Amino acid sequence: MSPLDQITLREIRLPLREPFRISSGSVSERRITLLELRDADGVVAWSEGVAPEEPNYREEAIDTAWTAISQWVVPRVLGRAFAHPRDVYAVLEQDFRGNFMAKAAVEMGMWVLEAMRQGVPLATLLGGTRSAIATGISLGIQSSPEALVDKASAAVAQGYRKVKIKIAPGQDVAYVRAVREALGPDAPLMADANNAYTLADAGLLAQLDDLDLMMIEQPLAWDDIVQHASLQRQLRTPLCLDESITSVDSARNMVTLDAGRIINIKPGRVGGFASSLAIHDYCVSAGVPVWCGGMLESGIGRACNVALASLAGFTKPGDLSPSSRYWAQDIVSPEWTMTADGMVPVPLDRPGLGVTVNVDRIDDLTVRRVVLR
Ligand code: OSB
Ligand code: MG
Repeated sequence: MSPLDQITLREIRLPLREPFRISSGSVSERRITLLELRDADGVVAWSEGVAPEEPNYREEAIDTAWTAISQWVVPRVLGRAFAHPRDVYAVLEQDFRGNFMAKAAVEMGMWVLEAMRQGVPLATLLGGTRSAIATGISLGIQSSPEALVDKASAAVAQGYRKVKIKIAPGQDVAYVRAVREALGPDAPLMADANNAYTLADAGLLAQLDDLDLMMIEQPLAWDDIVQHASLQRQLRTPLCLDESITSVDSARNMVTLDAGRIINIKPGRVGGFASSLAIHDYCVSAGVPVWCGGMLESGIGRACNVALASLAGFTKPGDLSPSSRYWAQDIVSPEWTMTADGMVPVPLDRPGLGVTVNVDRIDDLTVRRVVLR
């Protein structure tokens, strides 16, 4: 790789078409970090940071990630020669704890840059083998079971191959049961609690066993593995860990303790692509299915997720809804679309992200911008 000359860091504001509510908070307008990387030969690549508005998912939020990116991550990569983007993450891990979302924003950009240099699709550079990804929808908490049933029915009619229902205490068993009864026994359903329960709720969560869910995602604490193992022993339904998995080490801990049987890999949560590939490869060897989650990304982050999800071990549908589910207008063209049978095509005919970044529109949406060089 040619040394990195410059990174432009921006924040854009992008209103969601409808508010998205999970157990730990709600968002109606995304504050999204975008990075534009430029190497010494003038090759340009875009990437996206996934840190949310508030520290209500893991400990990072956009403002902490902004500081980490500009003060600690970017100085470690600017001007430095890397043989391959897979070598970047080790440099970011050296005596630098946590801050996975901040690290990922830059690390993933380095992979996109290399894909642009080589003129290959990002999916190909990552080792992807699939040309279309089975897609699921993630439905935020609704005001009533009836409202949720309407959304879930519409999603199945649109072709989605999985319906993920966000749950919280008081909006759980009755809500999921209503969807199961409306959509029938074969509908692929799952629930995601985002940390809303404790082990004291094991009895309540066991009621979900009768509803034949594909999995229950992150019912307990965002940084826990041990208590999930105790819960898994009390449930038939497989647990899937999201927040708790940040590295191949935590994935191994999950498997060792049988704290979960499926992993939701979000490259933005685990420090980027090298870490995602390590988790993926380990899970394939351990027989653990993985799938690609989402963080309400714009079309830039979505391109990264779609590319990663093209790897062979991603055997369950990803949270990779098309652009129109989130935005009146995305910041890339073409926008991300889904076929009538719930597949998102991987753009294998174009290098890098596989979509054109709409820089004029990004300029209009930008609320702050800093050039690091
Ligand atoms: O837990 O998977 C999650 C969105 C924001 C924060 C956490 C999560 C989510 C989603 C949305 O489920 C998935 C998507 O991007 O469609
Ligand atoms: Mg989740």
